[in-house]
Amino acid sequence: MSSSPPQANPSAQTGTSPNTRQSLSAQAMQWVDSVAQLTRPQIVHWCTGSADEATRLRALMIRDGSLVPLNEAAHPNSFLARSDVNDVARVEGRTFICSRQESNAGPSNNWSDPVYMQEFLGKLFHGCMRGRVMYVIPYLLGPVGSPLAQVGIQITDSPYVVANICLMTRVGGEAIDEFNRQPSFVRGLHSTGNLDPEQRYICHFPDDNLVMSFSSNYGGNALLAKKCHALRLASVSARREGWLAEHMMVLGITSPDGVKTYIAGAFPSSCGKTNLAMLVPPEADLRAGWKIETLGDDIAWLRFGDDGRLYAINPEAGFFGVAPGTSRATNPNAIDTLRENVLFTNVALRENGTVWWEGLDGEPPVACTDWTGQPWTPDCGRPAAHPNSRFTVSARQCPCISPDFDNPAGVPISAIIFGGRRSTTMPLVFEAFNWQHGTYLGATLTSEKTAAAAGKVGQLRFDPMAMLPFCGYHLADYWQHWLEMGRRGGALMPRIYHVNWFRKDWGGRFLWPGFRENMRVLKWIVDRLRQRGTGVTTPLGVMPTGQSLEAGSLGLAPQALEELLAVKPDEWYREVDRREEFLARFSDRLPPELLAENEALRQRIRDAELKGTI
Ligand code: OXD
Ligand code: MN
Repeated sequence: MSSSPPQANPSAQTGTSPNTRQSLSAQAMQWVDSVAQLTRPQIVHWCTGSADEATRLRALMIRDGSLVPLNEAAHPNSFLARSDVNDVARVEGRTFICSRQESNAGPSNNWSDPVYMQEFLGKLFHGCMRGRVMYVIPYLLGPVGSPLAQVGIQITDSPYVVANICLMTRVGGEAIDEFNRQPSFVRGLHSTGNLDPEQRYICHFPDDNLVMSFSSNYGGNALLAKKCHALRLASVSARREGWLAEHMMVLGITSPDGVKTYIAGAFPSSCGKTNLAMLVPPEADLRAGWKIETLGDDIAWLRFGDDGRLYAINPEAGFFGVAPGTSRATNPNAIDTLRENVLFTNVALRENGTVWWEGLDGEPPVACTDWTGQPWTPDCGRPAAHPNSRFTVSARQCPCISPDFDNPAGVPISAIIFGGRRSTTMPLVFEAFNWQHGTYLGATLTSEKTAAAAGKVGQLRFDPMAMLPFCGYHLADYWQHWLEMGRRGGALMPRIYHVNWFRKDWGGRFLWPGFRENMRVLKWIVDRLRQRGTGVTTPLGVMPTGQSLEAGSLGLAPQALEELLAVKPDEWYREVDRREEFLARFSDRLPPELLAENEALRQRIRDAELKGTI
């Protein structure tokens, strides 16, 4: 971190200036210089990602009150940040895809003309870093030397954003080395601005490899390497280059005979990707020799390997996880990951300097400080932690991190799971008949809205492949790309499954215990992949029996299993109609295969109803 005195010259440089600057291309240097000319910072600091730099940066934030050091014995080297109360989630309404042609953004994205938008944002960014430090962070997404890895430079005037990016990506020497091997890089320009929600813009320019984000410091809006680069821009290059950039966790599951199977899973934000990726199998499975390892909890990049299979890497280096609901009971690996070196955002602070959030083990504190910094008691009627409060932590601290985390080749994916929050209609699990049917399941994925994005929580919405807020181009073209990937991969493509952990009974209680018991579903999937699992063909796809889920030992309420696996004709006629209406929004570009799948489903439901099998 800089210790230089304030200077008027925006080109005053600190940090790794000499080495970093020399190692980066002239194009990168030119861009950084032009941003400094535009934003007029007092100092330009080139980030190294070193421990020393992190310490100085934190000291600065502690001094200005934006970071609270936690109890050193309980959480060594860990800190709490509180955001502005109006800056707590992604803002989809102010997120734009500024493709040259409006039609390429598609009906699911906000679009603005790129020339207009760059000019408009140029005015907001003009002089916005006056008196501030401009941090330049060259970062790497993906393991060093991976054919899937990409590089970028994020510029920001927020030390909080720097601290997050240094945990979430590979920064420093390894990133710089990779710059010299990569043909291009993504430019991400961010400024805190004045945090005015009316001036908040998160704009993507896919034709220019550029992101500009103004007036928010919230993760998904401000850590530009994450959703903006690794999903929105990467999805555009993935289509062009024949691979997939997906909102997916990836886990490896080892069965007692030592065979490892890798599974990717797309679930909308705040629907349990992190918990699933870090699942600890039930005791009996552990004793039998089952094991789960985590490759990633949020984003996967998948590319065909030389053997024709799909291989995945996790482009990220850390976890930006949802805190509420995380506990030793729901995710012990996450709790162990959070012991030290953690940056918490918007959680509650106990009097002893430890953190708390709703759903954490133990009794709520009798009094604490809530996420806004106000005194809190259990009866005050407000949550202590914000529902979208987060932890940022290096993935390397996770006790179950996969030994392949840094493997440049990635891991071969055998199955892809789609899942959402559905209190009705969707059964616990079923297997798609083939890739095209699976693509249709992904395209019509629906979930109840969560706190990860601004808006009404609980509302049902389509979230295709869990990519609704993250696909950087027209969703119909994206589905076409999935179908083409399937044609290319043929029989070697992963099998596709749909799961729903969230079905409720008439009294609003969850029917399925979830969490580590989800292992039963994963084991059934592994058995199916290895041609051993029993399956019953239903109109929706292939489902397990109670026996194949070993449900007898679960102690479910009477009829719960029946309800969990039920296909109710009335619900399904409604569902098929909803899907038809949704798909019609894309009619000008919709791959006809998807409408055909919807019709085929309607027909299968009719046939099954007539036969009395559902
Ligand atoms: C996230 C999100 O932060 O999906 O991962 O919102
Ligand atoms: Mn996510």
